[in-house]
Amino acid sequence: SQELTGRRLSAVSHAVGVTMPVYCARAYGGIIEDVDGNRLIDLGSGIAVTTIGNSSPRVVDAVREQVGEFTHTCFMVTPYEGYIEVAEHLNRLTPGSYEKRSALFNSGAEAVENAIKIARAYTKRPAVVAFDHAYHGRTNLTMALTAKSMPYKSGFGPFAHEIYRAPLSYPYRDGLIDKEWATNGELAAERALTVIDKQIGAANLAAVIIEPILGEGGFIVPAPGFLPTLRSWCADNGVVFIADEVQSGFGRTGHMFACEDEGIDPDLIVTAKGIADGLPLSAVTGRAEIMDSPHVSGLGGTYGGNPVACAAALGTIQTLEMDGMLDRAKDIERLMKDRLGRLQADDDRIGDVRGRGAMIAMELVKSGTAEPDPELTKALCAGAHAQGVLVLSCGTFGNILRFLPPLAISDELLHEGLDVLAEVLAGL
Ligand code: PLZ
Repeated sequence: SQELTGRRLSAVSHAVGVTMPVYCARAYGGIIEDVDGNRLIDLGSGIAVTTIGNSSPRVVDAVREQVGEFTHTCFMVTPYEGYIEVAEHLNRLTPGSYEKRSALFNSGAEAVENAIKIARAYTKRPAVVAFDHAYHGRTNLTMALTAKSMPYKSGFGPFAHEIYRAPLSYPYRDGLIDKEWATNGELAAERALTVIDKQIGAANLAAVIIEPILGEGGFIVPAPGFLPTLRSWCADNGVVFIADEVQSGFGRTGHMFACEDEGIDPDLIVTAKGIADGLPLSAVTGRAEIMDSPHVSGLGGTYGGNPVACAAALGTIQTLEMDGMLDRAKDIERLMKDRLGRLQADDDRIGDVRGRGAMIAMELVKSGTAEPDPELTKALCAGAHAQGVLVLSCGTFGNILRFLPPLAISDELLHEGLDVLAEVLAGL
């Protein structure tokens, strides 16, 4: 790994950072094996991507078969069945029983951009609302949607215009000011809707985009009622409601999609990451009349819905549906919340434990206060990494430790990872 670090630093742009300076040789069942033979416990899944487990058997078989038949034709030139089949599954699996359509792309950011294009074509309005702490990508339009400056935006402007930001529901922090705000999402939604109504106006607004559970911004779960109130305001005002489920989707939270927990059906839903077990694929799925509103050939791209990535997605979907994977996410939630809850009871530096399914986080604060503690978070991550446990941090203040284990991980490995974490924390 040290030798590869030398080569990386002389060949790869230093602007591409790495979490751990170890180099992967293979990965399976919640373990990453590096080129030196070290085995790490993977509590990150490559940022919520290998949800069903790295190199999952049905994915490997489907990819092997497809790559031997053809690797690319471009769906816009000579289409193929795999793309259509992925679209059919997406239309079936996403919430809402009305007629839907899908379009496939390569990355989460690209799909978010396309969702905005579609919403603008449909509504013929310019403005888009995103929220505090939002993360939607690193391309120009998605940088404008993303909230946090460092490292995502700083120095990379000017950004796309007609993007506005509204306040989020953040139960832990809202609750410090007023207890009711922690539980009553309608209050927080009214605060956001006042900003939207007074500063933009529904008549100018194409779309509201939100992550049902925020990812990079800190695994924030809005208070119950927040999402449904926003959703119904959008319906009443002809505004397209877009759920960015790039991180929370595809079984991560114990449902196929996180918005199912709130019983909402978005007009458009953006998916990526967990959709294809690591092959680059993303999608926009939604109401047929919205998805069909741009002119013919208005959407596309050379690689969007690549046949090999589609084969991987079909293997992934089959695995998620056949192997009781969603129940496994719920089991992981119980195990993690029990263990982290017990840690929190003994340690007032853990301000909050939250999340759903295999998307769980703890918010670290200065002892006895609610002041974010990014230094402690960094030290805890570094200590865990040194002991072979791969954990990630996130959050606007860099003080959230997040857990995104693959659903293929065993209870034993999870416990081992959490034992290490508890030990490192106790020593800090
Ligand atoms: N929307 C909700 O979580 C990607 C980014 C990591 P891409 N999150 C991980 C990093 O530092 O770049 C993400 C997301 C949500 C959109 C995206 C963007 O997806 O596939 O990275 O473009």
